Amino acid sequence: MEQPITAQADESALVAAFEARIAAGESIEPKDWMPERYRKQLVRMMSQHAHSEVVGMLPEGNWITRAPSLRRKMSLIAKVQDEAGHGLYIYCGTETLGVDRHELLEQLLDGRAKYSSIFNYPTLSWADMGVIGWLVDGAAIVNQTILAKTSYGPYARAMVRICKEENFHKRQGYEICATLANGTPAQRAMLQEAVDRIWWPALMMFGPSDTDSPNSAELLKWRVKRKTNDELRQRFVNLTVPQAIAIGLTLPDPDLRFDESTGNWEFGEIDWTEFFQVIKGEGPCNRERLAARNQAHADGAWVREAAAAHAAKQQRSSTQAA
Ligand code: BYC
Repeated sequence: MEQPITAQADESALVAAFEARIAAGESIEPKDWMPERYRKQLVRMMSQHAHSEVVGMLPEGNWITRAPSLRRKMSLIAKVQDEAGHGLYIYCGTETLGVDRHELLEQLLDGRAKYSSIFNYPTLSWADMGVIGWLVDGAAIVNQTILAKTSYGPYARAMVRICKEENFHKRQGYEICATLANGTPAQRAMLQEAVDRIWWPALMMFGPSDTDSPNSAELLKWRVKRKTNDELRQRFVNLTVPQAIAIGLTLPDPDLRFDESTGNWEFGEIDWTEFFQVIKGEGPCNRERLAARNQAHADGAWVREAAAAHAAKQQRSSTQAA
């Protein structure tokens, strides 16, 4: 339905005032006026992010029982629990935009929602726990450090805390890698094999190239994103190549070379066909991850029922006391 002319004028004035606030570097808070598109874009991006944290627990959760020492087991458990916490912060942040997290969870469980492509790959050896911490959490930090300055206040604040925890995750991952790199020939081979498998999917975490990123223009205009997908990917490569060299690893890219003139590590072409297949639901583990998530949700039904019964009991006793 077309809006009457006065309503359109009012809306344009509101959008202009909103964009002026963003240009002045102000934070947008839940009760502030915002364009419906801004709200929708944030719900899309934040819910995908929350889902990624929750599904991201699965590949590493698979290795908790097989950690090689008590110390490794404790830090892996802590990391996986942290990811659950990150999911919760971001679901809470999404609720400030007027959506119910149950609705978002349903979209995840029935396969309608997206989550990060990286979690649709298998974790085949203990070395994957090191490489995920180093590369996957490392990529997440590059993305999320910039998101800590996003224009939506609750999302930005959640990112500050999450980045601190991700830093610990990255360090524990890199430490596993450094230990394996200094280990036996078999340990070094296991590590290199994991790097060869995970390197390209880690680069895909930053999303399609800028020329194929339909959401970027709007998100950059409203400072939800502060850097493009390709800019962040390049930053990640520049930070990571020296870390690989430091522990004697090679990266599986014959085109990787340092360009003195730009100060960038140039890298080869990403397999975008593979990326789009994975985000369409046809990656190596998409079905397995969704089945595991649905199973975990079903197994947790009694906890939700008990919590609801407890809350109802508390409510009854406080009503009676009043
Ligand atoms: N995987 O227009 P584009 C973690 C989708 S969890 C899947 O560039 P945008 C961790 C995209 O959604 C880290 N889908 O999108 C947890 C869009 O589809 P729709 C998760 C992807 O939003 C546990 C379409 O492709 N981090 O670190 O401008 C253990 C076109 O893309 C992906 C976040 O979620 C992908 N990789 O930019 C360890 C960060 N890339 O919705 C670690 C927050 C793109 O139009 N999100 N798509 O159907 C972002 O920063 C941005 O949303 C993205 C994509 C850079 C990911």
